[in-house]
Amino acid sequence: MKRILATSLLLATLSAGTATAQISLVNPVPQKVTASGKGIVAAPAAWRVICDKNRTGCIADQALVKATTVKQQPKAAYSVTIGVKGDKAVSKVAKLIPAKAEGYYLSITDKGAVVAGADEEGLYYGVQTLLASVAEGKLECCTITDWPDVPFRGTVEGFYGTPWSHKARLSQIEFYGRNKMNVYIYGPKDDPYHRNHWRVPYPDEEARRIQELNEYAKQCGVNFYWAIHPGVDIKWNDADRDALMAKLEKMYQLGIRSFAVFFDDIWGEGTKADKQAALLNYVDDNFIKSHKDVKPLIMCPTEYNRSWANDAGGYLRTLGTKMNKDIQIMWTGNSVVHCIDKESMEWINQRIDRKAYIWWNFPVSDFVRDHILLGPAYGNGLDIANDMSGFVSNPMEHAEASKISLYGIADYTWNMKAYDYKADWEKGLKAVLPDNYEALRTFALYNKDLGPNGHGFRREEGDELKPVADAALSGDLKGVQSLLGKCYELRMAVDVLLADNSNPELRRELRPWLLQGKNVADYGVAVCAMAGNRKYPNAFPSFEQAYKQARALQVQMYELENSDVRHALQPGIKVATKVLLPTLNKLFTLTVEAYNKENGTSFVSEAEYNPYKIESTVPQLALLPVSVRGNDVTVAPSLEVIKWAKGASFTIESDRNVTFAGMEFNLGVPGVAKNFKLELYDNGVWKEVSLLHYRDNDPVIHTGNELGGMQASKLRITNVSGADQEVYFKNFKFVKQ
Ligand code: LOG
Repeated sequence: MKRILATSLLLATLSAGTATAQISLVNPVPQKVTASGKGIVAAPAAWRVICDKNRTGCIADQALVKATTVKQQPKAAYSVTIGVKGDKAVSKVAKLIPAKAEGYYLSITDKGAVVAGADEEGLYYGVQTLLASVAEGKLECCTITDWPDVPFRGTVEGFYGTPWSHKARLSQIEFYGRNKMNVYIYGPKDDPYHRNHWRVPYPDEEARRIQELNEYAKQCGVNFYWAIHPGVDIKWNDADRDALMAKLEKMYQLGIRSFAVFFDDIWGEGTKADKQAALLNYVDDNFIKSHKDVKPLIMCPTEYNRSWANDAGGYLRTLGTKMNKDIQIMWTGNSVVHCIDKESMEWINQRIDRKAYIWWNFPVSDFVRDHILLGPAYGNGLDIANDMSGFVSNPMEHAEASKISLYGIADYTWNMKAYDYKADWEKGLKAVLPDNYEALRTFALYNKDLGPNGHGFRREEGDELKPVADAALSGDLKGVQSLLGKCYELRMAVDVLLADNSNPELRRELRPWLLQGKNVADYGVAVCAMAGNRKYPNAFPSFEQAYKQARALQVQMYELENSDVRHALQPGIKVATKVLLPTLNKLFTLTVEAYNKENGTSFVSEAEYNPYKIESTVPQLALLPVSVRGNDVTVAPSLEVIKWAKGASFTIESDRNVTFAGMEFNLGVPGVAKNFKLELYDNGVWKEVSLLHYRDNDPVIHTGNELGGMQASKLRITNVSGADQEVYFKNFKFVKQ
């Protein structure tokens, strides 16, 4: 004990003035921090916990037991007193506890700490703050009063594609607890027991896993919401109502105490507001309220964003007036993927007559699977905390990588006014990969934007690079050198991350983009050498050598994009698409053109290589990426309902003639083949190819036998039904010979 005190005094003297505040390690940024006492001192090697008897074993106490930074020892000099308002242990500070749900008061001195929660959750969060602040072996003497701005904060696993693994979910839940998020809504679109087979109970093994997630969530102060998605084929009759109730009851028996019902991305019968409201009122009255320990029901409406809301149709107002007020209604903003501001909150809240529960579609990447989104979470209003009942993020299927922006969402929803997304991003990167934070930061700089996409949602990327890019493109050799430096930096970061063993799961997720990042960096080095050679031939490889390498890397980038390095369903691998790669491509073209002009040569100056292009008068299809695996050419699926206007068409063009072996596509609706016409373009003429379904109830559309062996450079599909069609675009593929 003596030794600990001696060290702490020594450190206190040494660190004065130079030490960084320990509270800066805490996420989210606390509401109020007051420095006090001795400033920064050494953290104790061990501490003892003092609390009322009935508090022993609460989640906050368990968090202290599990902590690895400081051990618990019954005789340690340093005391940590924990309690909830009303507990004897914290009676002295009772008045200082904020009267806010999940709030806490925390005092840290060199002798001991007191953590007093407004409730058990608040106590748990106070302990998280204490644990984060001692993470680097020091202790900052201060008092903190803290509470969340938004009552429900967290994520909705609500994306299409490969659902998170069990392990990834456990790791997410732990991360949420640590960063004071209290909601995890389980609703992966591709879990059959959530959506397509919603009536069917989980098999034992899956049920056991859900149970384990739920139990673990409780320990981390997280509410595990289980969501069901019955709208695809629900009938508004007693049988289906009972099937829904039975499934919910089954989940209750597994231990689930928080529920959600989703009606997004459907059409037809399931979309009726009055029916949805009646069903959910029934569930609310006969299930949610009849169990005293269940959280308020959450629903995701069909018109879940303003651009899809048909105000005259009155869908939202019907929910607003008819649906029980304690049912929370989700909302993605002015469109499917959009930042949220005051005006948009007011618009929706008026209609649903309650505070909307925000479903923020970021960093979800299921509609741009060729990108990985490692940028900060920014763009939402800082003045809307009181306008919402909850705020959850829909993340990427890449769970670890999503933590960078989720760290920011935790911070934003807890303490909105203080949210500084740039500072938060730096902290988040450190939290996700402390050992190789600089490398992750460098790589993340080139993986923020989504590229052109059907939702029109873009992110800042590469602004810091623009002066360098402009200088390089204007022919300034210093600019070229700086650009070269950036490429080396990227290359180094990629190599470090490819060998990082501190977070293998993150490395696995990032791998396709890391390998592409390496190509981009190498390409940059080659292009800068080409440009450098024009001014200082002796300092760089010959123009021809560098040119050959740059061309080879263009091909490698394309080949990697179509290789098995990709994750399932990933159409390509895009890195640095906003500023760096376009700059390198421009520099390549300018340099080759200048060289050709001077030397009378005819080196190819075109930088981008992709043999397939899409054109479409259906806007939702126009930006879908085309990719190749062997002889299969596929168009990435779209996830939403496609409004395919009458006469509108969809064309794929190849830069050369293709010999067809087969083709099929799936618009998600049985029997629609007759509404569409397929034509192939060869030698200046369009030739029709028949379309058919093999079975009446099968949505897959096949082509007639005449397709085999046909040659064409374009194929076109047109809505010839004479009416607008609502379909999906689930998959599309043709096979070359
Ligand atoms: C889906 C969601 C998907 C997201 C982004 C909602 C409410 N539903 O367009 O599952 O991950 O957009 O693609 C959605 O956002 N549909």
